[in-house]
Amino acid sequence: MPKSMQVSLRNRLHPLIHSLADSIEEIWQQHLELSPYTVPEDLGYIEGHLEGERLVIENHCYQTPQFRKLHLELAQVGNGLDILHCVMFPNTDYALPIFGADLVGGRGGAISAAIADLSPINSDRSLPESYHQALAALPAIQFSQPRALPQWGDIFSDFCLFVHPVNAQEEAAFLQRVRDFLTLHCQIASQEPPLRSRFDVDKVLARHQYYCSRQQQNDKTRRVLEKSFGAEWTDRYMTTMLFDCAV
Ligand code: BLA
Repeated sequence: MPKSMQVSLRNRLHPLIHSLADSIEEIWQQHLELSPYTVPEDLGYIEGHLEGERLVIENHCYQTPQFRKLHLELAQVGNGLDILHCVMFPNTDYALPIFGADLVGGRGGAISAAIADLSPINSDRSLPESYHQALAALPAIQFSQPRALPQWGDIFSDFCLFVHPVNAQEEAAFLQRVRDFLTLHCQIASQEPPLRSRFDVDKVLARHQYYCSRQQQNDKTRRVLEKSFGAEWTDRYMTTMLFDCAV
């Protein structure tokens, strides 16, 4: 796909989504050694329109020594629903949390859901001490409309941010907090030594599988994709592109 088309989708998206996408790529480039990641040929740029509105999806993926897959997805449904999805999947021989973010912008220009987390891979949902300290040291922020996590959301940490930002100030605060999450994550992760025992790696793998299985239960994501691409394609996309698990 020509570069000019990629730029134009980004420009059509909600300004907070555009800014966060730029921030994610900037922080990745600044702190990590990025290599290309081959996206299956038919899944880089996707357009669908089964029942009505056109859905356009653009995927950007990289890998690094510590991360098997860095995934940034931008999507637009019709002219009204804008989506940013991002997951940083660590290699399973690193005991690192899973960074994830999802922004959903509705009709009328508001962001209805803004979520970001460094999700723990310990079964007691604790984060490594280095993460805990860095996150606990960030300045306290208040949002006027925090949102409640769905039932499958037991994968998220106590630091998870899930809000409906009500104005430009709250949007800026969300953006800054995600930039802080990403910066400290990239800094800590690049210093992290790999695990040495097969037993520990297997435990990490099991948590990654649990994380993916929970995310695959998000019916709101599934419904949006099914409307444009059908159930079978959506299932394949959610299990191989959005939340695939290392085996
Ligand atoms: C919510 N995700 C949503 C919603 C939609 C999507 C329409 C509902 C918005 C709302 O309740 O206001 C749709 N998200 C998508 C689509 C894609 C997408 C179509 O990424 C991809 C093409 N979701 C993630 C990640 C996280 C996540 C990485 O992909 C978290 C790290 C969370 N999204 C998440 C949560 C909700 C949500 C927790 C709210 C679900 C609920 O309230 O039931």
